[in-house]
Amino acid sequence: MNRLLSQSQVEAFRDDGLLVLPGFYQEAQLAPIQRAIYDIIGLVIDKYRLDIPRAPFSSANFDDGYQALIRSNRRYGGEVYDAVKQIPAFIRLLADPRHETLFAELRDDAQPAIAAGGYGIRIDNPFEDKFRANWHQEYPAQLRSLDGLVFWSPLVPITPELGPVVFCPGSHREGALAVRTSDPSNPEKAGAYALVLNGEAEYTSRYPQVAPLTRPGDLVVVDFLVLHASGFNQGQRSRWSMQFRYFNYREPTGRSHGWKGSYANGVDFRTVHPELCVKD
Ligand SMILES: O=C(O)CCC(=O)C(=O)O
Ligand SMILES: [Fe+2]
Repeated sequence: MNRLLSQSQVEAFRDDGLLVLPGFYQEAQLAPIQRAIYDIIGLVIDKYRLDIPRAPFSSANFDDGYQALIRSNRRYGGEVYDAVKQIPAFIRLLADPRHETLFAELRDDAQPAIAAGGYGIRIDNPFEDKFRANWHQEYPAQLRSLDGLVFWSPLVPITPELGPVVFCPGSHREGALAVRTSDPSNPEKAGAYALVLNGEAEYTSRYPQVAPLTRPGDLVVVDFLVLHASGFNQGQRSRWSMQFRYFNYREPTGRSHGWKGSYANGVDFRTVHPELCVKD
């Protein structure tokens, strides 16, 4: 097997629960995804007969017209969001065999799996709060197995204005942390978005925070137990990013609950892990 990681990268991931791999994906893997997004935005614009002029496609402006589309009606953005995770080139990238290789290099004796319902393309719109992720570990939101990896990769260059994701390196060592299942300060948030880490301020203050400024093609590998949160987009453009999630069939907790999925699969986390839920 051709190795993808050096020994020092494997060790950095063990220590931090986080690893940035610049230029992991090729332009030829990303361009068809960006082209399809451009076309889907066009189909929605045409469907609602909106008068939104668009520049011809390029990788740098694949979302041209999207800000005007959601200004016209925010629900049109929801149609695009649901559609883009079904782009064949995106699903091909989800199943890139190099994801299994990475898993095998980062975890001894793993049998990697793709988390159904655990992949998608986030569109974090400027000055929008409803779909921002609070501080969280991936496990309660996804389940499947305690041992899992998020593969996070941007489709636009990430700048400080776009609100990069913030991570607490080393926080995976806390193990699975308890959550509250409703967020009284954000009543509009639902499902996984409503989970609040119990003792959030205490846990996040124990660790440094990093917010990598990545570019299209770069990959951020995230341990399912590392604390992280969405930044706040104060830019002019939506922050488009891809998420692929893999888990490990061999991990005992996941195996014992039958590799159940969480909210995106209609499962209430409280029924699987009552001991990790704090009563409100
Ligand atoms: O992109 C974001 O804002 C959050 C990403 C995240 O929480 C994840 O990929 O698991
Ligand atoms: Fe996450």
